[in-house]
Amino acid sequence: MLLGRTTLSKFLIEQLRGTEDQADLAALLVDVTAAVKTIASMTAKGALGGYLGSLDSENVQGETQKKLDVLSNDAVIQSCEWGGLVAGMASEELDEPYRLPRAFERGAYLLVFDPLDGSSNIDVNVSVGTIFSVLRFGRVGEPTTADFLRPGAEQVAAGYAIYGPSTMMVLTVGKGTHGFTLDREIGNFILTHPDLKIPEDTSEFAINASNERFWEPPVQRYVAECKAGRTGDRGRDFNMRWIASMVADVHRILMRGGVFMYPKDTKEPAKPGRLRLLYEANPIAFVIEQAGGVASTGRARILALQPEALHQRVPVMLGARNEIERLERYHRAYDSGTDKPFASPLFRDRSLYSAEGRA
Ligand code: AFP
Repeated sequence: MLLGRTTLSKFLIEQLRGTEDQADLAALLVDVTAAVKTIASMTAKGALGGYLGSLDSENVQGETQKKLDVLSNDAVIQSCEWGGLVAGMASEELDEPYRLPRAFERGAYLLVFDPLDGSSNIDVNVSVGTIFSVLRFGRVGEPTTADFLRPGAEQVAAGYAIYGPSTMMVLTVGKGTHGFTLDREIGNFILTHPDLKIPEDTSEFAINASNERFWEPPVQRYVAECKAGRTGDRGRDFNMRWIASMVADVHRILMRGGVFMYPKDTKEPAKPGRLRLLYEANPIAFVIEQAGGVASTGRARILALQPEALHQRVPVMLGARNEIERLERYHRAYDSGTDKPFASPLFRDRSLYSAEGRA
């Protein structure tokens, strides 16, 4: 049935009606969807479009850029820079915030994005995504880096696109989390998953288990208990998934529940986590909270963090409320030294569970 469906633009106009963002925020999100359709087309063509493979360049994180990283970055910039809706943009792929050409009018919003999350999966044809976050600019003039360093709780909209068997957009403007599927024949995103809710309990967790020896003891404890299943403290079996594409792992959690963790580890001591706060953790945390889930570093609510740098990394644990609250309890117990044997100095410094303590 093609008639009577709710398109993404109609949905946004209705959700934002009567708010201070009513006209411009909907228009900006529609511009983001235009970029998403372009990226969806490029990822779908894959090798046929000549889009696979890496470039010689690295981004500010020292990661080799894929051709599609750069093309996707350009797609978002070109879709969003011209319309007088944004004052500036910041991206995973750019060292500094993007300065709009002088010819374009400046708008009321800042757009922060990861143009192609999980891009190391591109060449093996596994789902990837685009993550975006919208903040109000709140002043006139050219935005500086400091203007982007705002807690995630100030986001006015956030979401992601997932390029999988079907292309979907999942987003929030602070009134629940909603999913839209791209109808390729018509070219519209159609509301297919209204008001997504993450169940409070789950038996499925996602983590890169190859990093186990580098995790902190509270995370080692949590995962050890899940793996022990019905023979351990949890008294029931757990299943594990890891796609290595945050958008795809998060999408699974929004569709059928679960928890996702990319915790702090000691693998690269200079990095307090792998995922970036401004364009990965914050927008996904907003989407997760609006679906009734919890998003935490293990010690603090992600959306309450005060960013200190554009490309800052943070530990991320998100999904089913009761599981993330359990992880937070384990962190508190460990930090306060009340979690025996996990809090004992022996465990912290010399046990098998401590990377530093390995013989
Ligand atoms: P890329 O965009 O460089 O592929 O990184 C993706 C990502 O930031 C996130 O989407 C995954 O959850 C995580 O990295 C996967 O990391 P591992 O390499 O540790 O599996």
